[in-house]
Amino acid sequence: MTLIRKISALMLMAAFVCSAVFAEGEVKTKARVDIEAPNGVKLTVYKKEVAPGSYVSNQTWHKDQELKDARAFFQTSDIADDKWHDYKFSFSADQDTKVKLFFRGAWVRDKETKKLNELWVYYDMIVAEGAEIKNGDFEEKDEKKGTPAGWIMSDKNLYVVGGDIPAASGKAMVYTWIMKPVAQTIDVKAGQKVTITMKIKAGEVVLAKDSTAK
Ligand SMILES: [Ca+2]
Repeated sequence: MTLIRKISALMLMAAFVCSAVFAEGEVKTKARVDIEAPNGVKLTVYKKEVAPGSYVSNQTWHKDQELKDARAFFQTSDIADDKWHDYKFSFSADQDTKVKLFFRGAWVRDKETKKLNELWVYYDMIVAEGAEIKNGDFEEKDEKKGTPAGWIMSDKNLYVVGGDIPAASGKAMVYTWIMKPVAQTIDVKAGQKVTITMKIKAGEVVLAKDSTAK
């Protein structure tokens, strides 16, 4: 057997072992925050300043360079227990701008159906350093809208107040997945490093293959 054939055989075995392990593993939830500035703005992320297993990056999958520059995201590793965990990420912009932050679950497709799994997560106690997040603990309610003041909710049912699961602070928090984000637009000054800290807790995982939703 030539060396190349030996290596190929080893790689095949490795791929087989990995896929077998993955197939048996339970899908865990993880959180994601999208960071979106208007085109023309360049965002810088601080890759080494996130917790091990988490990452922050520009959205390199876009074809358009302006979008790559103006968009970034933060993602956690698998959240395997039901405790509240502290996460943080930092970014800066090259000019005074408005940045929209979308708090949500991660984008993970079901291997069989190719549809998105619903990876739900809870958020509470979102704080910005170097900028201002309004009502980051979600305790202030906009009575007219029935949603947390200062927040853009893709669905008002994402607002959880006084439920069976305790919030990280007070009585209120939000519950999201990739298609149901909770967002807020913040003002960012040119060159100012902004650090977002937050508490995140795992919610339900609904695999697309098991989902009854159409
Ligand atoms: Ca709270």
